[in-house]
Amino acid sequence: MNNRTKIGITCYPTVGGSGVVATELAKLLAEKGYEIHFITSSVPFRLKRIYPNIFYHEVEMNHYAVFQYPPYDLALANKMAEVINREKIDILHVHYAMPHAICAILAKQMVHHDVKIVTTLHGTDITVLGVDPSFTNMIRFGIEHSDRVTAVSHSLVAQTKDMLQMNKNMDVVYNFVDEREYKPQEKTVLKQEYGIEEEEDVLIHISNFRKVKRVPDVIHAFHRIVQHRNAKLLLVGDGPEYSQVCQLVNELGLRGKVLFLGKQENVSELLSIADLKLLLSEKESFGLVLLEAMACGVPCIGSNIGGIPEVIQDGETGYICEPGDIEDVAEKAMHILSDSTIKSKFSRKGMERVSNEFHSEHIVKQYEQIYEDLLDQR
Ligand code: GMT
Repeated sequence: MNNRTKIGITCYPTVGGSGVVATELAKLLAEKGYEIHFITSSVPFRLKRIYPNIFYHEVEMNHYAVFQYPPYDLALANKMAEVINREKIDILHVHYAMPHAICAILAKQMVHHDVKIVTTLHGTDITVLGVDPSFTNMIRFGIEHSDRVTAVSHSLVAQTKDMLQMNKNMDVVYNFVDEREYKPQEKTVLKQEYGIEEEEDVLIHISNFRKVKRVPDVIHAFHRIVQHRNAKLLLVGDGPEYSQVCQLVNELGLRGKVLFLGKQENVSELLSIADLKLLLSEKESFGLVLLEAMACGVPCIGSNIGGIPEVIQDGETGYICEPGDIEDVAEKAMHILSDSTIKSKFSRKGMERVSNEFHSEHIVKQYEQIYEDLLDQR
């Protein structure tokens, strides 16, 4: 494929797995010689350094008093059209149907250049917004009028087809991590710095503390675990349920055992001191944080919903539990923590799985093939 192919990318640029995946993809494509144009409300947070072939076009908003609600989506569509025309964008790859795919379709109608639209579904636009009747038609429209649609798990494809009653072809392209960053790292210093004893178990939960993440279940499971084991729980992230979780930790007498770390940048370093990762969500189309953990050699326990069973292999790289079954989570956690043979087997198999099934090279190639197929149609 012509390495000067120009890819426009729109995503939510602030914290969140979809923005991470979109930005990591952009970086790897740029390293392969593609020209990347971000069209977003701010610079994606993972774009930490300057790449000569990654450009950023900010969606600017004018706050006219006459608008009760500033029309961000229209400003985005307008910016997309402007960038497509000026830069002669070949592919506009949008992450999330709502509103990005709809904006892309509008932009395409405004330009005089044959741009192709690829939409990647990440989950919440289907599992949360898709069930809101005021959005369903709009989301279906965005998906139907995209030139190609990808989703991050088989489960998400099935849910999308089912919820939106549609039969559009969707490719599953799994998420990936940058293996250069997500790998086991030197453990000792950080553990000491947090005042964690060498023999203590370290459990970790990373999320945006939304209700769907069921963080209280993580606390209740940990409460059961510390009755039997010397352990600490690292809570990484921030969000709407944060205060409620703090209160629960106090009520259960777990202060001092639970470390609230807030939002963190070098997650791979934190993961490297962890013995077990818990993700007990009630909705999760993929669970990128699980992949990050597995890449760092951390066994995982996740709930039996959405794409989680496509990431964790039950009994091989961790365990799968029914959502809300705290007793089972605690039992399985103690099984892993108390048996070093199981723990290292899960750790090794997890790393192998990331490398065999979710390797960035393999995943980026799948996106490149989609772009190539579309450009061949022009
Ligand atoms: O989980 C969130 O609340 C954030 C959301 C996002 O926009 O990043 O995550 C979704 O996309 C991630 C990347 O594909 C997936 O790993 C998450 O599972 C998915 N979240 C949900 O489905 C709830």
